[in-house]
Amino acid sequence: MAAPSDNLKINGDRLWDMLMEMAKIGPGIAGGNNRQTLTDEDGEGRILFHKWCIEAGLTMGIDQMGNMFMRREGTDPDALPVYVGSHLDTQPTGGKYDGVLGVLAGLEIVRTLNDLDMKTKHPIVVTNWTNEEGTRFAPAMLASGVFAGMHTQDWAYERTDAEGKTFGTELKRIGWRGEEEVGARKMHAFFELHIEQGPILEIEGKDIGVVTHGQGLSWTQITITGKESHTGSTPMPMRKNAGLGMAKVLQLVDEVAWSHKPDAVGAAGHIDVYPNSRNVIPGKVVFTVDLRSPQLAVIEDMEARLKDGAQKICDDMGLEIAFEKVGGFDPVTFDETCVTAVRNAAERLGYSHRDLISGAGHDACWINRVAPTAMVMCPCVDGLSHNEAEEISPEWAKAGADVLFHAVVETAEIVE
Ligand code: HGY
Ligand code: MN
Ligand code: MN
Repeated sequence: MAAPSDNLKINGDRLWDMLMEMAKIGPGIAGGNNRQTLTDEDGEGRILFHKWCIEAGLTMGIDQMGNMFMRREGTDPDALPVYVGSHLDTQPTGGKYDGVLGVLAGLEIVRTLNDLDMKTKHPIVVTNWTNEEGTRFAPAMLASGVFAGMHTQDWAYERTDAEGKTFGTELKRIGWRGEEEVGARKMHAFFELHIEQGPILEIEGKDIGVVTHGQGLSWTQITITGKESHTGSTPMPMRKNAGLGMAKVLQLVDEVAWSHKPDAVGAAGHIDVYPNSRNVIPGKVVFTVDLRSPQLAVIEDMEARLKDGAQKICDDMGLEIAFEKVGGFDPVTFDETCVTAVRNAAERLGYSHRDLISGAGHDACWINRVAPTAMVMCPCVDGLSHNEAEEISPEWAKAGADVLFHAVVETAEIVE
């Protein structure tokens, strides 16, 4: 396939303006965003994205998980499309770029092709995957997981948030449930641009991460049950302190992750304490342990040591413990041809680059199971993400989008 010429570039100012415009929807309290999936704010963000896509001449398809597919025709209507996108939903204290950069860079590619009146053989479809974050409805990458056949749609529809609302009812409530069968679409390839959400590219002064692999993820929800009692009048030997049990388990999680340094990681970001009253010993705690590594064997070792160790901690303390696997996927190796297209694009465009393993999970990790897939990453300041202070530079955004542009149009085959 003919490679695009190195003067083929996106309009960085227009991309940055779109990012800043989208950031006004679902503002956080410290400069970032709180546009959690299937909230009214998510619905507003979808409306804006849809408006921009229609203005760019795209037609929308939407499936029963609310995934948005915005199509630019190719010269060969029978050719499988090249998909490019990410997610518009954010963490509760999310940044302005996590996911959003990948969706809007896909739209910027279309706008640039329109400006240049360029045609491609394969159609191009800009995609917004529903509920990538998994913060309101676990697990993460829920809709792309259904698309890839990893979850049933019924199971996904029953996921509930902290208020007991289900995914299915909320998707209908915001009016973004389509009729298309999820996963019926076939892809020629899928590309996703994402901020690194880690420190490597910035520390090494690299513009582009050529993502060859994604590390695997395991989410185990743990419920520890003790006995509520008075924090003042209950003698220490009589206590059944579920909160203390959790503290010991979290210490174990940290030790297990460190034992597999430098790559493995472990922590708990979701913690609910009951009754969460200042003068009541916690009778129950529910928390989710997040374990990750590029090696499946390491993940399995950490899961086993967590389960055995936590069970012993609770047995010794007279506490009950229950485990539920609520999310996870094996380490991912992205498609060699697509990865090479990304690497060659960075080289051709003169952007510094290095191969990278993604520390975070992405929709691409699931889509890689049903289509040739690769990712492009750009640096972020201090490697910070899932924090309202998440920041990138316009130059980093443009470099990432330029490389994405070349990889997509090379794969979609430019028609002279
Ligand atoms: O959890 C993740 O890695 C992603 O940000 N959802
Ligand atoms: Mn993301
Ligand atoms: Mn995220």
